[in-house]
Amino acid sequence: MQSELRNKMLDAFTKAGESYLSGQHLADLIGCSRTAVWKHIEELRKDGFEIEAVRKKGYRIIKTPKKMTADEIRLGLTTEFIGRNLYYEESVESTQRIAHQLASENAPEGTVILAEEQRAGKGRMDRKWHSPKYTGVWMSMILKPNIPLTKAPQLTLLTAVAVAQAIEEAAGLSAEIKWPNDILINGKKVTGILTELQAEADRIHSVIIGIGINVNQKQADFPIELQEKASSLAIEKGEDISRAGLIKSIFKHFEKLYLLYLEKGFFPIKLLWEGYAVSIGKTIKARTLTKVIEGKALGITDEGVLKLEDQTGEIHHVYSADIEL
Ligand code: BT5
Repeated sequence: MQSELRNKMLDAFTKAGESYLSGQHLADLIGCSRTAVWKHIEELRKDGFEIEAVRKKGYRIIKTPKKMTADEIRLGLTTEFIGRNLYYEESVESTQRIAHQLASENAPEGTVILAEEQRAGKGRMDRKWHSPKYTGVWMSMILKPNIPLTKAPQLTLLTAVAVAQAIEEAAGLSAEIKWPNDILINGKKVTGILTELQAEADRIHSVIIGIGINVNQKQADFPIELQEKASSLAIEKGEDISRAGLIKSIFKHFEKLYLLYLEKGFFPIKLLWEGYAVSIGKTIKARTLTKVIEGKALGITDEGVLKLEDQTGEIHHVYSADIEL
């Protein structure tokens, strides 16, 4: 949309205040066709405006975009290195992709890439991650831990604890962790974590941790296939949550846990993780790449691997899977 037309339209809405503006009236004011008006309205909606359309009355803006600024995140940030080097983008394919690029260009540890919208947000195994504009936290973090390759999945569990703590602090909601990478509230998924590596032989170059949090979506904002299983913090809380506040809280909790992990290993993280775990002690189904194992979740090992006891009493060690509760 040309900015001049958009400005004219916004001016018209400003003048109209609480009243409706008909398509024809808008078209006359702006000097374009009614179809063009409709197209511009759709553009505004895409950018986060909530516009009510009532037959025979016209349009009315009921909410402006809940845009966030990088300044809002920096102000009050208490971390030493997490989030200090911050990239804030309006719209990207995936923050993971940018993080990979920056990591290979030697971006410092703690670099974070945040986006208001992802056009091709991704989950594990090339699944899609729904990342609509101005409503969530879609970010990727670059880490350079000096740990063996096999320990990288522990960072997914550590991240889940940090996010659960931040959700408690910033939104006052109690979250549960579903091994390995989901955070649930009232049984619905509000967060997914994606851990990817840049490594050679047995040396980690960078770990890229992607975090997707549904913050201010309304139930109707989720596509049909997610309606039953996904939720947002705002839905659970009954009010909107400050995304900048949540992000700062994640940075703070993450840095604290990460430094503890580098110093003392996974054990203290495991104890915290257990406090949030939803599946332990329950009968679950674990879908791995090659098979489905049903059994009782006994807990995780000191390495972060899931222990599952099947009906015959055999104990399986599950490194990566989708869990059905
Ligand atoms: C995940 O994968 O849960 C990891 C999601 C990571 C997303 C972040 S956002 C920032 C960074 N940049 C990216 O491109 N990605 C990361 P997985 O366990 O495979 O779950 C994927 C499944 O969750 C999908 O197949 C859907 O069923 C469901 N899903 C998709 N979008 C969702 C959403 N917004 N909320 C809840 N569930 C969703």
